[in-house]
Amino acid sequence: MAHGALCFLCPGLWISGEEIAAQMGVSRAAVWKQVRALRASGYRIESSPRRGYRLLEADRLDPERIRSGLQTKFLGRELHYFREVESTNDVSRSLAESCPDGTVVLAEVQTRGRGRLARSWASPPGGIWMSVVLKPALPLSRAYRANMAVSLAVAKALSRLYQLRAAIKWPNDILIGGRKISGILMEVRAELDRLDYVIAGVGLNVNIDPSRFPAEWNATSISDQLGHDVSRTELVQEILREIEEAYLKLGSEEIFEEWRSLSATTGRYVRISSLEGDFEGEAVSLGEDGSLCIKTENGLQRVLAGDCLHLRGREEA
Ligand code: BT5
Repeated sequence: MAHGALCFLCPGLWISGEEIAAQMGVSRAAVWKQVRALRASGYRIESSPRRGYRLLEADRLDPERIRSGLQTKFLGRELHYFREVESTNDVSRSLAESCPDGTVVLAEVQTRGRGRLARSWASPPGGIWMSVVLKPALPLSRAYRANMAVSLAVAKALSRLYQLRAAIKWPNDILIGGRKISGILMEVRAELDRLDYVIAGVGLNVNIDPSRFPAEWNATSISDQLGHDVSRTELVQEILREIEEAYLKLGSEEIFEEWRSLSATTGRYVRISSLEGDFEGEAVSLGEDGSLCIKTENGLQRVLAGDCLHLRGREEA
């Protein structure tokens, strides 16, 4: 309800408070309260006593423009765009059984964005909150390959479009200068060892001021790095192109090598919490199965999945 007025705000066009109030059947004061709530959650809304309200979205994600400039064969050809959803991964799950391989779900805002292990993911306006449904011909035991391909694709898009040096923190965060710009949430459905589908959820801070996030997240965004906003439409197109390129060679050695070469984790001292236990030590290598190998006091330890905290770099230790 707090976002009800949003339905009447059209990017770039003025609409009077009176008209919104009449359409919603509420008072003008109630409209003003909603506009305040929308501003607090990151929407840029201009107001003028004579003309009313205008949504300032210099860069609204435009699904038609995304489709028309898409340089992919199949990825994103079916694209579902929403102004607001709880989570694009959840929407994707409801479509996944029957939708084509490479279907994309994209939202301007998520109200219940999810991270791994039931953590939440902040998804205000200005980011890319997107899920891709993939149906690779791989056994479940190789599903981690899709994770590699998507992380790699996001990192490559940032470097190709903006010359940003993105690195991949194991298992699937994208960092710039040690700060988190993107997180990836993979969800898999399989029967026995047969993979039905993978949902790759990509959260990327684009035109967002990271000072709105708690400092301990150590977050950054593209606009924070470059000092200006960028076109999210162009960026979505480029990420989808890179995902398709990586997806088409999913089983190849090349994907693993490229993913490994962008690692921000190897060579660092890390603290891992995982099902295999908690360890501290030097991250020495990555395995083709997506695992991380850590040199601990008690010898080498390999972990397939878990949380990783970067401690000091090797040279500083
Ligand atoms: C992730 O989880 O990094 C995966 C995030 C995936 C989000 C996408 S958006 C589209 C799709 N739909 C969804 O509902 N999710 C996916 P994790 O490694 O658990 O990191 C979560 C932690 O990152 C939080 O506990 C915060 O500390 C931090 N965090 C939350 N929002 C952030 C943001 N926007 N930018 C940087 N850090 C954030």
